[in-house]
Amino acid sequence: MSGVAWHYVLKFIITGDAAVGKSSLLIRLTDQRFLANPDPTLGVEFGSKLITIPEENKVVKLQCWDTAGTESFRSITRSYYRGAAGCLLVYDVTSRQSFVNARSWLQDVREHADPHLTCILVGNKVDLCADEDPTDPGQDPPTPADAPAKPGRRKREVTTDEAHIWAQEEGLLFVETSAKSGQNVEIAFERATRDILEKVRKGVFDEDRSPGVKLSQPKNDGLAVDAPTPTSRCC
Ligand SMILES: Nc1nc2c(ncn2[C@@H]2O[C@H](COP(=O)(O)OP(=O)(O)OP(=O)(O)O)[C@@H](O)[C@H]2O)c(=O)[nH]1
Ligand SMILES: [Mg+2]
Repeated sequence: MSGVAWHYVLKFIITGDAAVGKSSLLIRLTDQRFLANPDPTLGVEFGSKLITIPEENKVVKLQCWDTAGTESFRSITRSYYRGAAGCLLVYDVTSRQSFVNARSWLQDVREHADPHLTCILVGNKVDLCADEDPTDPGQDPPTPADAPAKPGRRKREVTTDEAHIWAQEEGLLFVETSAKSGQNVEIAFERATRDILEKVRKGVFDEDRSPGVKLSQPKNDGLAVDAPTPTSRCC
């Protein structure tokens, strides 16, 4: 396969509670598919994807480190935060606890990652509550005991507004996604990438000293050539 060209390589980390869909978001991004029963991540997994930011006329290679949400891996996964330019902080919109716990994941990121890192708060699994009002945190209407359960549906426990407000307070970008349907998955990475490129333009990231942002070495037409990297398990 011939090489592909890119202008920037950006290191991303994906963090958040176990089972919120971090690996599913990465698989959706890199392979455009969804696994109903993926294995929990043990340590860290890696995936790579080229995206284009048309208005900047830039091709960006995202190098994504997908971390385990299980507590026992926390000290290992923290060591991957260093040098990241971007972070997807993921919670499950049907799990209030995963949203509450996002605070402590954010604290970890702030302690261990570059202070200039761009973080996007990602409320995943919106497909499970697609027919609900996203502003309504209330209870489901009572259903008769013999009513058939709606398969593949769960109640939203975090409203869009609440998450949006918290993201603004913390200086995070925000998006709601579904790794299952693919809704907004690329947009989440693109938004974060645009924000990082803006910071690069403003000189916030020093290309030599920020290992999460690498500029290509110009070759021929000003693009660097690099072989595509397959998704692979790390540890
Ligand atoms: N309905 C629905 N299910 C999802 C979505 N994303 C993930 N899941 C399911 O949620 C479960 C956990 O997904 P994972 O991607 O393994 O979660 P994770 O955050 O990587 O979990 P750890 O690796 O243990 O930290 C799996 O059964 C997925 O199929 C989504 O957008 N919608
Ligand atoms: Mg995982």
